[in-house]
Amino acid sequence: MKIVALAGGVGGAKLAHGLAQILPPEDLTVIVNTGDDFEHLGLSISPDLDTVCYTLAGLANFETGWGRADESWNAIANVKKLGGPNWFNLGDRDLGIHLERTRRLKLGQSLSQITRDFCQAWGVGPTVLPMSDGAVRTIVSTDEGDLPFQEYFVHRRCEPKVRGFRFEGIETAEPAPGVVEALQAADAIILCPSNPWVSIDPILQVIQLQSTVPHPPPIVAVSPIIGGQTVKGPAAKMYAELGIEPSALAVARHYQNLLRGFVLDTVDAELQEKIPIPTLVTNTLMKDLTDRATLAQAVLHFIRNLS
Ligand code: FO1
Repeated sequence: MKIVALAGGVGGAKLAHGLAQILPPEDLTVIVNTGDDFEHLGLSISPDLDTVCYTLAGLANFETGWGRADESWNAIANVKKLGGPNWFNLGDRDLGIHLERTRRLKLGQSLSQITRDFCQAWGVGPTVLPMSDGAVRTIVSTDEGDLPFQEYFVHRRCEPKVRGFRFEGIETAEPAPGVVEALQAADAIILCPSNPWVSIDPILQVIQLQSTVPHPPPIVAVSPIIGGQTVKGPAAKMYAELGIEPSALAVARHYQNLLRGFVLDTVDAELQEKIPIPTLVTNTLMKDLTDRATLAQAVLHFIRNLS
């Protein structure tokens, strides 16, 4: 069964990793949000892409979910000592990917080509694709004005109140090479438990499913909100500030007519009856590697029964 997973950072990477433990590598393509990308300290940084690649390569930091395991922080400590910005924690190992990506981008290589080469170097089996090779930049409109995503998320720790989002460059961003082909060959599309507003929406806007795949295979979403809280990141806070009660139900409504099935956590079982499409109620909290594979297996089983 050929699966395309749409993913943001940590939650998306975990489910993608679970899927990678079950599916043959040629049957899994992960399309990753690049709206969080930014330029910092002269480097081109693609946090979600790196989180997915590190996770699939077994190199990720298990505690934070982002960055590298066994990390040290000498370079960024020196940047601070010299008076530079240290609010975005770039570890010594992690710096290697940003240096090499920036070098290659400056030579004119595309983000998708660079990602393919990095994945090959790390022995990552599934295909990992940026949603686009064109620059898309998520801007968070807040009560303190517009903020680039990482400025809002990391520097300001999501403190300003959210008013809305826009994705600069999205109108002209083409899907990266391989994205349309993967979608057209897919037996199912999984929206990973990533932030619907800032991780999945930009991907959906770039790939334009209605025109790319007029007769799409089953699309299933896994809720990133469990018991009204996000496992990681600001999705629940965003919903609340936009006047929507944060819940798995709100996530199901967010995706509206797109879905054929919806996966929510056992703690939210009572919401099941309010969701007018087939649902799977299961443990969606991925605390360890086994949880990732177990959830992936359950989602694949659910999809097979939908078809
Ligand atoms: N997230 C943080 O909360 N603080 C950081 O200092 C930070 C550094 C960082 C470095 C490299 C990288 O690939 C990701 C990093 N992240 C950090 C995570 C990242 O900014 C966000 O999790 C995503 O953009 C949201 O999906």
